[in-house]
Amino acid sequence: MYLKLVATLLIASSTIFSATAKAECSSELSMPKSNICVEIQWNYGPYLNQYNEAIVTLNALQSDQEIKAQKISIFPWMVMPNHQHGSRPVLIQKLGDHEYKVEKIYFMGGMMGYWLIKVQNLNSDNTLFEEVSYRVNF
Ligand SMILES: [Cu+2]
Repeated sequence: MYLKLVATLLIASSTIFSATAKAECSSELSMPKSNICVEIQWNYGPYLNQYNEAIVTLNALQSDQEIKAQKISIFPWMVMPNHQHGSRPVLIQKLGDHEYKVEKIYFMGGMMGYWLIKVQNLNSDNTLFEEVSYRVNF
């Protein structure tokens, strides 16, 4: 009787845990096809007209399933009223299996529009598998 109660509690708490984990990943940071939740931590910035640095970590959206990360591309992207454009090239260093240090992230200021960080998961032939656009607030 006691054991049965413990088992029930364990199942209940693991269900709550996975539901919470999913809810914590905002839609602008989740790639459901890839089972990825992107986490961006700024080491420096974000500031306009300066080189910024961030650590980008890919976590499993569903913790009991594998991350489908193929080729990961990370870059700043600006959306303006009539067109969109990138910035200077970034430097990406792989720190771990699903962890990247991104240096030289440059956001030009003085323009009408807003900056995004785009994280793309590419197929082996460089076509787009899935992407997220994270809005940068200064
Ligand atoms: Cu612009």
